Amino acid sequence: MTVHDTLSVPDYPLTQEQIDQYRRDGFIQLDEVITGPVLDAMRGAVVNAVAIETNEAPDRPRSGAQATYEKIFNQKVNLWQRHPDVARFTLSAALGRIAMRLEGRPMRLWHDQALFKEPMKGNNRTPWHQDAVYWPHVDRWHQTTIWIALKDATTHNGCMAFVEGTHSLGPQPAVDLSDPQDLFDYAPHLRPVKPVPRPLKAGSATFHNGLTFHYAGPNKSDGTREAFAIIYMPDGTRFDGKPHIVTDEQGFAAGDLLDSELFPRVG
Ligand SMILES: O=C(O)CCC(=O)C(=O)O
Repeated sequence: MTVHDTLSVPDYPLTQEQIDQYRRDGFIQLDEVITGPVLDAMRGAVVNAVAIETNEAPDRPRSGAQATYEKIFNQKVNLWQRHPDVARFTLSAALGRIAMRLEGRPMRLWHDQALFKEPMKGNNRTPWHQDAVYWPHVDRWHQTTIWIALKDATTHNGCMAFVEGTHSLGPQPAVDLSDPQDLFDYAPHLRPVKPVPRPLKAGSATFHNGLTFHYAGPNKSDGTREAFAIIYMPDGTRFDGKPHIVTDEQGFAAGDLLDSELFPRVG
């Protein structure tokens, strides 16, 4: 066995009950997806990549969505393309297979991102939102994100919370994350519904569908909340022509399939 093999993410079998639960609720918690030395290697690779990129360009002017997100957390998109030791995890067939089984179709990588929420930079909560409405995809129903806690995520340091079943509402207007409107204005009947917070031990993860309403609290602890997310889209996803950091300047025209080497098949 090579060093590479020993540090690969092992397969994570799912029961039919888990798959049904994900499809009904729009999210699922999966415990201990990554453990032991594999978790140490993944965390080391992501933390190192974030540190390198933060130190390289601490004051880089940012525009648009990137600037908005960075008021909430230190976000580094598509680390896999610049850091081979992160790519091993982003391109993990085992993680990709979970995405495929949950969504029930072949999937491609859309992008990865480190989401490091620093201790209490203002009220750095992540507002309620749906993800897929920000993505330049023609069809928005079957994207899914694995959100992996690299350190324990708690209600104190900003774990994720979800509202069950909201993916079936379909795409709602995109809220402005820097000046958030209230997503529930578009679904007032959901106001009384209690969100489900998902504290996670390091190495545990949630998967959520791109249309599921979700939120993460502010980081009230004195350490950084470290999460790494990998986002998958169905094979066959087409570009809708809207600007996005991942597709800008890549030469795609509206209607093109997002099927280049930037978006590898997974699983
Ligand atoms: O990490 C966060 O605070 C929010 C992450 C999120 O919204 C996502 O991964 O879709």
